[in-house]
Amino acid sequence: MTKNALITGITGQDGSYLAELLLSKGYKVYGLRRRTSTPIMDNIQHIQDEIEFIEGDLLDQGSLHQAVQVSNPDEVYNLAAQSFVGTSWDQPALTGQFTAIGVTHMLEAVRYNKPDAKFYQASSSEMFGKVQETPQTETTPFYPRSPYGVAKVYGHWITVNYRESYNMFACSGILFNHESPRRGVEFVTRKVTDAAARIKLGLQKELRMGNLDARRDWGFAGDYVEAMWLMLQQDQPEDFVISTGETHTVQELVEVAFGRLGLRWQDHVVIDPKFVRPAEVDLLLGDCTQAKRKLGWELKVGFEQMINMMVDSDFNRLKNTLREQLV
Ligand code: NAP
Ligand code: G4F
Repeated sequence: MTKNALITGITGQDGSYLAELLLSKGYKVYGLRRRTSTPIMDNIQHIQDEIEFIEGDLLDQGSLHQAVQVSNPDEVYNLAAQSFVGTSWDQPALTGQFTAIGVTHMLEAVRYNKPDAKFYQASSSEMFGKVQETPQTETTPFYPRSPYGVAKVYGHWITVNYRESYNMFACSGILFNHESPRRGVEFVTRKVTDAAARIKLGLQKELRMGNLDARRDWGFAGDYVEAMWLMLQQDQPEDFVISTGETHTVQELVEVAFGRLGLRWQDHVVIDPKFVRPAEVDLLLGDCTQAKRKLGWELKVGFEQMINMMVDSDFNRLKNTLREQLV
C-alpha cells in the first residue's frame, strides 16, 4: 500500500533530497510550505508536480493540525527550522520560536491527529557545541554555543519527552554538517565554492571569511536523508548520530575548493571580523557506529568529492548565466 509522508522544510536542502528519495520509493509526498511574496522553489522545481503542497508555518498551530489531517501521514519528517547559526545571534527569539517551539507545535499536531505516525526530528551536532568528548556519540552531553544550538537542544528533548510521555514513535537524527550544490550560499561550504567559481570567472576578486581554524565533520546531504528514512523504518524509535568520522578545518575546505579551479586561495581570502562568531564551535567529529550497525547506513560521498561537486556545479551554473547574457 502507498505510504504517505509529510515533510516540513521541503523547500530547503534536505527537504528536496528527502522528497526525491521518498518519491523514488513510491511514497505520496506532502510538503509544508510557507507562503512567500516571491516563491523560491529552486531546490524542488524539478519535482514540484509530484508533490502535494500544504501551506503552513511552524508558528501557526492550526495550519499544522490541518497539514497532518490532509496528509494523513505514516511518516512525518520535521526539517523546518531557522537553520543558519550566524542569524541565530541576530534573531535569537525568532530562532527559539521556529527551531525550538516549532517542534512542539508539530508534535502536538501529530499527537492530536495521527498519533501512530512515525516522527523524525532534525537534531544537530551543533548541540554538542563546546564538545565534552571527541568523537561525539549519542551519549555525549550537550553544551550548545549559539541560540540555534540551544533551540535544537530543546527540540531534541521535547521529542524524547513525547516519545516517553505518549509512547509515540518519535526520534531524532543528530546530524553533523551536510552539504550539497543545493546548500544556501550563507553556509561556509557553499559560500566558498560559489566565490571560488566567481573569482575564476572574473566576477569577484576577494572572499571575506571568519574563523578558518574551526573544524567540521562534513558529509553529503544526499547520503544523510537516507539515514532519516532508515530511522523511521525501525521497529523501535531511537536517536542516531549521522556523520563521516572525519574532520577538516575551514582552511582545508578553502584549499580544496580553490585548488579545484587552479586558484591560490591566499591571493583572494581576507579575514573579516564581521564573520567571526561571538562563540565558536571549534571542533565537531562524529562517531556513527550505531547507525552503521543498527540501520545499515553507509556513507557514499567523501569530503573532497563533495566539495569538487559543489565547485563544478557553481562554476557551470555561473558560466551558463554569463553565456546567456552574451547572447
Ligand atoms: P534549510 O535549507 O535552511 O531549510 C530550512 C527549511 O525550513 C526551509 O524549507 C524553510 O522554508 C523552512 N522553514 C523555516 N522556517 C519555517 C517556518 N516558520 N515554518 C515553516 N517552514 C519553515 O535547512 P537544511 O540544511 O535543509 O536543514 C534541514 C533541517 O536539518 C533543519 O532543521 C536544520 O536545522 C537541520 N540540520 C541541518 C544540518 C545541515 O548540515 N544541513 C545539520 C543538522 C541539522 P523557506 O524556504 O520558506 O525559508
Ligand atoms: O557553514 P556554517 O555556517 O555551519 P555551522 O555553523 O556549522 O552550522 C551548520 O551545521 C549544523 C550542524 O553542526 C547545522 F545544525 C546548522 O543548521 C548548519 O547547517 O559554519 C561552519 C564553520 C563555523 O565554524 C564558522 O565560524 O565555518 C566557520 N566560518 C568561517 N568563516 C564561516 C565563515 N561560516 C560562515 N557561514 N561564513 C563565513 O564566512
